[in-house]
Order: sequence, then C-alpha cells, then structure tokens
Amino acid sequence: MQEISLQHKKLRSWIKRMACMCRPDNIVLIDGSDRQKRKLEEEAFSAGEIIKLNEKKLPGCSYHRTALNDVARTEGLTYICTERKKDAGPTNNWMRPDLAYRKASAIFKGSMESRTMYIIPFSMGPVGSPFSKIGVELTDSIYVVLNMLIMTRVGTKTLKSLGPGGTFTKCLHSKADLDIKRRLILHFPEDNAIWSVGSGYGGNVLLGKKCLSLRIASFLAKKEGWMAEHMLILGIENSRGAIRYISGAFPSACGKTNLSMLVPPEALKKKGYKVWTVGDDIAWMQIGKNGDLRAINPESGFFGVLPGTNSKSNPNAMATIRKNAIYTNVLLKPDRTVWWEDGDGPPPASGTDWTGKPWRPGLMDADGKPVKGAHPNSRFTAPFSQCPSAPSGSKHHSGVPISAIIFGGRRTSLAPLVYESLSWQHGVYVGATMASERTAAQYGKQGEIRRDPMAMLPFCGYDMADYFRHWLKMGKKMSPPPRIFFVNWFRKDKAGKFIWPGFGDNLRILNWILDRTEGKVDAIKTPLGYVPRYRDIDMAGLDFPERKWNKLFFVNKAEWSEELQAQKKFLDRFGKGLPGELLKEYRAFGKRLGTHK
Ligand code: OXD
Ligand code: MN
Repeated sequence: MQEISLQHKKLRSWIKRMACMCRPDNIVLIDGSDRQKRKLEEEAFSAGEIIKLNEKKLPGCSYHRTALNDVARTEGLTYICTERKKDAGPTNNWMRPDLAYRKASAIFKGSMESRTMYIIPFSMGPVGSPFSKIGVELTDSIYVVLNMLIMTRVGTKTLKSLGPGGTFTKCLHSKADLDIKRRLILHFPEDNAIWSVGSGYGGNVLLGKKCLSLRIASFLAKKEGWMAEHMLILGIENSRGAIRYISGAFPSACGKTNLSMLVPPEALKKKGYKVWTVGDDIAWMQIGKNGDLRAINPESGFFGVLPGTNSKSNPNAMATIRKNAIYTNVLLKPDRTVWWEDGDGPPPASGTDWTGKPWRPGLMDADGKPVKGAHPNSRFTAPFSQCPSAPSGSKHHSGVPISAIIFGGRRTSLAPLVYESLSWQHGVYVGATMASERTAAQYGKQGEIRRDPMAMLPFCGYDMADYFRHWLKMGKKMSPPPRIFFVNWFRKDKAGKFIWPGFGDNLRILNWILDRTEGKVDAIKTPLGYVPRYRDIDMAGLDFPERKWNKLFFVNKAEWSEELQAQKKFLDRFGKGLPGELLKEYRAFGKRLGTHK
C-alpha cells in the first residue's frame, strides 16, 4: 500500500483504520490537478466505468450508467445514527451508532480488494471562507472522484486550509457489490461522519452534497447558530444595476433548478433586468454583522435532472452542459452524443438506452408501455462557472444578503400564485406545513400530497421539531429577518391547463416580492397572508387580463379547511416536541379562515 504523507495526524490515522477495514490494493490522494484528472479519466475509459463522448460535439464530456437498481436516493436505507432515538426525530430512519457501524463494517470489510482507495479532500464553500466546511471522502469509485472534482473544491489547497489539526467530516464510501440488500447511507452527526456503502448513485455517494451539506450541516448549523437549507439562491439586477437576493425551498419536481437559472422575458430584459444564479440546490446562511441574513452556495457544480431540460425550459442549463459535463443514465446516440425525453430535438432513429439496451422511438415493453431512452432521474454534472448566469465566484466569499425567502409547492387548485406571510413566525408555519403533489416522475401515487417542511424532510439531520424551533430562534436574532413568501406556479383551470405561464414570467412575481420587502407596494390582506394587487405586477409584454389573474387567487374555504386539518395531522406527528408557536399559528389560521372559533 502506498504511503501517503499527510501532516494531519488524526486524518492519517483515520485513513489507516479505514484502509485496514476496506483493504484497497492502492491508495491515491486527489490533488485537484488537471493532469491527475485526465489520468483518472483514461483509466475509467479503459475500464468501461465511463465512456468518452464525442470530443467535437461535447468537448470534455463523459457518460456513465449506474446499476439498474441504483438510480435515485434510497431514503428507506438512509439513517441518522444518534445515541438517542429522539434526537433523530419522528421523520428520520434511526439506528444506534454502534449497531450501524457494526452492520456497515461487515459490508465495507475487504470491499476495496483489487481496487484503489481515493482520498478526496474537499471544501464545501470557497476555500477559507468563514462559511466553509471541509470534508475528506474515501471512495473506490473514479466516477465519484470525477463528480466531486466538479461539485466541490478538491485538492491541495483544501488540505492546506485544513492544516495539521483542522476539523473535517469523515466521509467513507464504497460501491462494494452494489447490492441493494447491502446498501446503507449512514450519518453520524455526533461523530461528524458519514458512511455510504453499496451504491453508486450521486445523491447517495457524492458525500459533500446531501449527506454533508444538508444532513450533517443542518445538525452543525443548529449547534453553531446558522442555517443549512435545501434552497436555491438567485440575484435580481434591476435597471439601476442594484442586485437583490432571494433564497427559495421547493420539493422535487417544482422547477427549482429552472427558477434559479431564470431568463427574463424580453420586455423585462429591455427594461434592464438580469437574473444571477448563485445556487440551485443548497444555501448555507449566517447572520451578518448588521443583523442581515447572508448566504453562500457551498457547491461548485450542478447535479441536475435532464428529462424536461431543453432550450425553452432552461437555456442557461443547456449552455452549461455543452462541455466538461458528466451525463448519467441518458440515451447514448451512435455518434456518441446524448439525448433525453423532452430535451432538444426529435429522438434519434436509434441509440442505446440508459440500461445499455438497443433503443428506437416507439419501442414498447412487454406490458405495452413506452420504453424510455433516458431514466426519468438521469442527471448532468457540470461546473457552476460554465453557467451563463453565474456571477464571478470571488464576491460570494462572505455571502450575499437575502431580502426574501420563498417556499413553494405544486398545488393544482388550492394555493394562490403567491402570498406573503404575516410575520416570520407565520412564515415558519407556512414552511413547516408546505406540501406538494407528486408527479409522474416520482415514486408514489400521482397527485398525492406529500408534506415536505422547508423541502427538508429527507435532509434534516436531527429532530424536525427542533429544526422548527431553530428557525423561530434565528428569526429573533435578525434585524429585521427577511420576509417569507409562498409561491405556487402550478394552479390549473377547470380544463386542466396551467393558468400562469411560469418560467421567465415568474420574474414578475419575484419583482413584486422584492417590492414588498422595500415597502414600495401595498397588498391585499387575506386569511392566508398578503396577496398582490393586479396593478402592482409588471405585465409588460404579457397578455394576462385581471379576470384570469383573479382565478389564481381564489380561496376555496372548504378546501382550505380540509388542508388545515391535514396540516394539523402532520404537525401532530411531532407530539409534545412541537414548538408552541406553531400551534398558535395553526389556531390563528383557523380563526382567520372562520373554521375555528
Ligand atoms: C436533488 C434532490 O437531487 O433534491 O437535488 O433530490
Ligand atoms: Mn435537491
């Protein structure tokens, strides 16, 4: 085994212990250099782990297929391992740490025989920023190394910043035999450690992302007084060149990545509006010296869903993935380019589907269902710096000030296009009870409502009742806290058609949100909160009459009364741990609706 010289004693001895368990043939330190990256790519090409794509049409791009049973995050196999069960809360799977280590050790044991163990020192957030956290991932997958090189800041600079005794999250990953029965995604917040075994899917194995930046970070954030959120961050620049920032949490399939890369409609572009993409998935937020809330995106790349991404829905994403991208589980065309459903252009006459089988348009399976060329959760990994709307990184070292927070969901009839909460406390209630309808792209029954507080249900590393308490506490420390809004781009009319055009036109609503935070416009008070007056929305270049607008804001009291009961049922899961403030908000909402005395 190669001797790796590392100054950090604890890091050295941890690597030694993990290597003794996993027994790799070789150990390689990832230094972040292009030379080493190219060498690893060549190795992975020869081994068939990844395929080199057409260098002329997709320069620097590669292609990867996961195992058939390994195409999404496995929430059922994801655990929070704390000494006390109650610290994981009622919404997380829990396992005792000693049992979890024992179970996983049995799978890790010898799992890297005849493989190489790669040591990836990575920084979430710019190296040296006061927001940033360092992790070290040990893995036997070159695919993981290549993805981590895009998604995080990897290499010598990070190791230097860690110094001889700095704190780091210990992240261990092995593909092992990719057997779903021997797959575990384990988080040990009290040990600042993550063990992931038996998977090769991004969300389970790029340990800097969901595992560190949300589950472990949310635990650290509560302890240290900051916030780790499943949120996009975008900046809106007006004609005077002033940029104001919004962060937003949306459950899956609500167009979060599209919103973060929004392209203004022509009429607003002409007025000088620009949108800046600061982050598409995760926000780390701290209270600044002036009492403002400041946010960074801890990631340096995108890991986005491909089906449905095209030049109309997200031109910035399409521009981002033209070079140096990794495509996972899409259709491979004979010219070694790629295709996916609802992407650009017609399907190719033939190709190889995400499972490696020959594919042609119109192909049906044994049950007569169309066979997809790309998996519905097929992904791109691409550097943030390639996004045309990404601002230059350096100025985000100390975070951007957040003026407003938005929560969102997909509700075909219930929720209005937008409403503003009545206070921070009410906003926390809105976030804690938010819900979205499942789409065909998700597991579960279509149309079914899934409650997903702050879009953090699968990502909160501790008891969510304490997480709500943390939100309430943070609001009291800010002066003033950002205002909290709820948006629903997905309301449909009686014919089942979306009423609001969405996409770039959502900027009109974001502008109203910013106007509200600046006290520039009045609003209409409803039982839900404040909603916009039609005349306060900039409709330049859009034919959207007031009659149609009003349909977006109709409050059906009977439906809302049912919703209120469903919210209460969900909150009851937290039992006595639920902060009293949220029960107060529940009762106040009932009173405003007239369903409670
Ligand atoms: C993601 C997710 O992959 O939220 O970002 O599942
Ligand atoms: Mn996400």
